[in-house]
Amino acid sequence: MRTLFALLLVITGFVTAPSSFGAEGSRSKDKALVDHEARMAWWREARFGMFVHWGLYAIPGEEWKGNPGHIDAMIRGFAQIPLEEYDKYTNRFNPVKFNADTWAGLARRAGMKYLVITSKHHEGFALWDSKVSDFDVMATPFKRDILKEVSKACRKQDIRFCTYYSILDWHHPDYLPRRDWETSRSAEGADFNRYRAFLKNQLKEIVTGYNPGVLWFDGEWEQTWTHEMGSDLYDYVRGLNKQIIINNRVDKGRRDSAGQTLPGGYRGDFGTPEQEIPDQGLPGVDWESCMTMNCCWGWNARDNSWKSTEDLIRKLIDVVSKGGNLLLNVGPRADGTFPDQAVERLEGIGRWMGRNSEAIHGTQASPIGKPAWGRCTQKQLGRGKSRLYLHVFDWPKDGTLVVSGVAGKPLKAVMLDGGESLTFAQNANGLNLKVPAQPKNSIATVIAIDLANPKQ
Ligand code: H79
Repeated sequence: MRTLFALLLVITGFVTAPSSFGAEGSRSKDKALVDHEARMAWWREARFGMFVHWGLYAIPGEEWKGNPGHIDAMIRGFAQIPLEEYDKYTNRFNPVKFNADTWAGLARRAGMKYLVITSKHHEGFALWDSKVSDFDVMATPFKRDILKEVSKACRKQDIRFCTYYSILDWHHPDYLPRRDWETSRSAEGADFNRYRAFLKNQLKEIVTGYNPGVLWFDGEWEQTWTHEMGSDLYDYVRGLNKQIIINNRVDKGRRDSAGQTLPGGYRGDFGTPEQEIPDQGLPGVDWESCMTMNCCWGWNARDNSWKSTEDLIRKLIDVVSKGGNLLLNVGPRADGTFPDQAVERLEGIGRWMGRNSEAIHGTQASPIGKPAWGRCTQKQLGRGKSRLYLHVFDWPKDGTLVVSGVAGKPLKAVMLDGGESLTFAQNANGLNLKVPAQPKNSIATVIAIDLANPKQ
């Protein structure tokens, strides 16, 4: 594990974030806060989205040098593939089974409310018809604008379309630093400011052409990218669209993989924990854990470390009970289809969400911490009432569920799936609910309790 991490450091060229910058005036701060609250509303309501990692790397993900699969979307860096060799994948990119409606339908049925697709990953390949790059989908036999098709399909199915964009770029001649293993590609004459202009041109195409709800930046950790550049890019994108949500990887304020934004005026509308769920959430800020279903982000035929459907559903509940969003990844195959294992899990999540999504969408962090038997989410109902959703992972054997720390007066308790009423009583341990002998669902059975909030 340690060696893998060291390898990542080498590949990605990580440097630590700079120290903080000055604060703004309090008036503009208030205005900024109001704007932030307004644009985050749909995202906070959504709670669950799909990440899609797709690019040329799906081809070596299928088969590489006679073996099934190779490490991930980052294969070019891991395997140190020379540019001339990697570029040839454009001739082979022909995902004839790609169907954007199928993708969006799977996301919708899983209860996901938004979809974030890699418009361009570290490899530099653009999934849309980019006028400022020849390294795009139009240079492949496929010649179909993938962002256009996915954005249309998402709109049809009421999924918010969003885009990932990597600042780090292993293809563009002006991007720096050049990897030291790229001996066939000199960095002479490279101009990072010219790269920044290119990046803005591409983002303008994306934002004005496809109207993504979120711009999900990545690859901000390299030395060449500075806080000033991050601020400037944030303002540029915000200038293109006032409502767009921009993650904290646009700037240099991200604290390691836990994804929290450091104090000191760094830009970004939400924190981005990667492959982890913060133990206590990230109180007071918006955040989203992004996570893979197996190990890799991009398709890798060799990666069999699939998390179980139960594990994924409980991770979703865990994230939401801490006030965050979950962005769950799919790495489509080179033929354009989702891996069978991913489909099976999305459908399993969908079966659970079909009966319990009320306890996820539009809910907030638990007011009673992490109970021993599972997790809790809540909603304000207005008129001094709120509803607690108890997500019970470990069903009580003695027919009594004990809920401690509940503030407010319980009015009624029901099984969310089926609506059966439950009786309850208070004792010194807390609220005691009489529950059926068997859970409704072995992954998580949800009980909804309406409360009259305590008088302020
Ligand atoms: O797109 C997926 C991955 O391909 C991409 N991010 C997700 C969303 C990714 N690129 N590189 N990495 C993940 C691994 C990078 C890890 C590190 Fe670091 C970068 C280690 C050190 C620098 C980020 C900053 C994590 C710790 C500090």
